[in-house]
Formats: sequence, structure tokens, C-alpha cells
Amino acid sequence: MKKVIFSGIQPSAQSPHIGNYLGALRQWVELQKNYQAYYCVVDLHAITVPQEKKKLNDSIYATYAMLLAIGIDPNMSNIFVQSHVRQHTELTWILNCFTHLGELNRMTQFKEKSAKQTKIVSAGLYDYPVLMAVDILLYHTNIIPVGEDQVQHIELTRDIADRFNNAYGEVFTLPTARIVKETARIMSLSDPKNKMSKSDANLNATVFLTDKPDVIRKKIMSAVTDSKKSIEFDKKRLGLYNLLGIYKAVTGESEKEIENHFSGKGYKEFKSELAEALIEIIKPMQQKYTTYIADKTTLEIYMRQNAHKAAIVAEQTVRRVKEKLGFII
Ligand code: ATP
Ligand code: LTN
Repeated sequence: MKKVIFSGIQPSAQSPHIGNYLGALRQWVELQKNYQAYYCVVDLHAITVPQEKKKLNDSIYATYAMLLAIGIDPNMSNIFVQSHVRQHTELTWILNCFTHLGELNRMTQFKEKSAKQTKIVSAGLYDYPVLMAVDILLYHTNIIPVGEDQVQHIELTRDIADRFNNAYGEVFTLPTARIVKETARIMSLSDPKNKMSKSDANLNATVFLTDKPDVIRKKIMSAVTDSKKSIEFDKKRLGLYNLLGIYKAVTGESEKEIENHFSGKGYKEFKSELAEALIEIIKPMQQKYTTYIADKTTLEIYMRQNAHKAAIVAEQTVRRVKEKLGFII
């Protein structure tokens, strides 16, 4: 039996960005070959902060289409939309009752995201990690390929699962995060102290997989660096270090090779080569994306078929949990 992997992405923008891609999505494509994979467009997570109806609807299609375009195969992997599988909300209620307030209070993503909200902070944002735990636990997931920002949520998932198992017997599988260290945290181009994020208000901070070549060039050329000249991997030079990390991830070259290649050259040459390297890997994705997004009927067929299959597994888990609790099923 193949081991199970699960991962999710929020439809919180019109497209994933290169941080999502290098930190997580690129691994999704590789791992689907050897695992039973579930990949989820987590629309219920997206509404934990305010969303506009039309934009959200477009983003769900767009995110789904981009996952196909980067190489997720809907016949090999179960790629589905979270709200299409009702068991996610049902089990969230139950596991809320096995989660401590103190645990949710410690979540750094909640602290960061709630601080950014200008109007209200929803109970959904607070409860976000429990819904995420449910996503993972419903499918008996072994491995979760994610960026570094999600590690704390996965630790909480294990704690909730363990607590339930200890009280009622083995129901849940304890999952493990899978991180690719070098790309686990791609930083913002305009403020390299913060992670690159889909919902960053500053559009120059983020390279989206749908950005046209000229936009990519402009964003990379204006990325914040420093006043030094040499192109070297130096963790203290935050902006440059981030850009070099992206270059390394995209080209597959070693740090030594990269430093040699740019020795005696300056930021302008480095940045323009980085922009071209990015354009090169993004171009084929965009070509496929254009085809997928033009055919919403086919996207909906994939969504429905895969949600149906996911729901069968999810329902078995929910029934098991209810039975353990003493509910009449
Ligand atoms: P939002 O800004 O709406 O919170 P996000 O950009 O953080 O979105 P998610 O949809 O929350 O993106 O994350 C999808 C996947 O991408 C997750 O596995 C997450 O860990 C990973 N990821 C997100 N941002 C980065 C980043 N800057 N570097 C590496 N991985 C990232
Ligand atoms: N919270 C995640 C998205 C997400 C997820 C999941 C990731 C929702 N459910 C389950 C892995 C497993 C994020 O990237 N912000």
C-alpha cells in the first residue's frame, strides 16, 4: 500500500507565487508518483479573512488550473476543492472539542494574520489550525509537503490526533511534515524580513506564476538588496541571499558554481539572469494554464470526480470517530 500525502493551498489570490511553488508545489508534482496524493484547494481556509465573492470564485478555478498546469495529474492524484467534501467541516466541529484554547493562542500564523486585520478578527481565523488538522487526519496522511510556516500547525495536528487516540483508541495516523530546507521560506522581494505571501498588499513583493515576462523582469530588478557589490551567499545580506536562493532552486547549480559565475559582476547582471531563469521555468506552466483555465467545464468535472472519491475515505473516518465518541451512526 502506498503511503499517503496531503497538502493544501489557499485560493487567496489569482495565482500561486514562486514561494508556494519552490517551497511546496514543486514537491507535490514529484511526490505524486510514489504516494497516494491528496491535494486540496482550501477555500474554507481562505474565508478566515474577508474575501470578495467574484475574486474568490475566480481564484478557486485559477488555483486549481495552475496546479494542473504545473504537472499535478488529476487521474493520479486526488486534487479537489475543500468545500466540496462536507466531512471537513463536520470533523472540525468534533476536533474543536479536543483542542485547547492555549494551543490555538500559541499559533504564530494566527498572531501574525490577526494583527494584520483592520476590521475584525474572525473566530474562523482562530480555528484555522483545527480545520487544517482535519484536512490531514481525514485521509490517514503520513506525510505533508509544506513550507516552513506550516510546521507549527502540523505539530498541533499530531497533538490533537494523539490526544484523541489516547482517549478513544487508534483512529488517526500521526503525520509528519516534509520540508525542503533550502526553499522552505522564500522571502518578500520588497521586504526580505518577511515571507513572500499571496496576500501581501505590495504587489512588487511577490512573483506570481501568472506574471508576464515583463512584470517578472520589473519585479526582480526592483527587488530590495544592499549597497555592497559582490554576488555571494551571505545570510546577513537578506535580500541578496533570498534572490540567490531562488536562483539556486531554479537553476539547480551549486553555490560555488553560482558565485564563480557572478564573480566580478554586479546586481544588474545577476538580477537580469535571475529574471530570465524564472521566466524560463514559468513559461511552460503559463502555456498549459491558458488551456486549462479556458475550459471550466473540464475543471469542474475533475473537481467533482475527485471530491467524490475523497468523500468516500473522509466519510469512513468521520463514522469511525462518531462511533468512538458514542454517537449513534
Ligand atoms: P496567504 O498569503 O494567503 O496566507 P500564502 O502565500 O502563505 O498565502 P498558502 O496558500 O498559505 O500561501 O500556502 C501554500 C503552500 O505554500 C504551503 O505549503 C506554504 O507553506 C507554502 N508557502 C507559502 N509561502 C511560502 C514561502 N514564502 N516560501 C516557501 N513556501 C511557502
Ligand atoms: N494552512 C496551509 C494550507 C493548508 C494545508 C492543509 C497544508 C490547509 N490545509 C493541510 C497542508 C495540509 C497554508 O499553506 N497556509
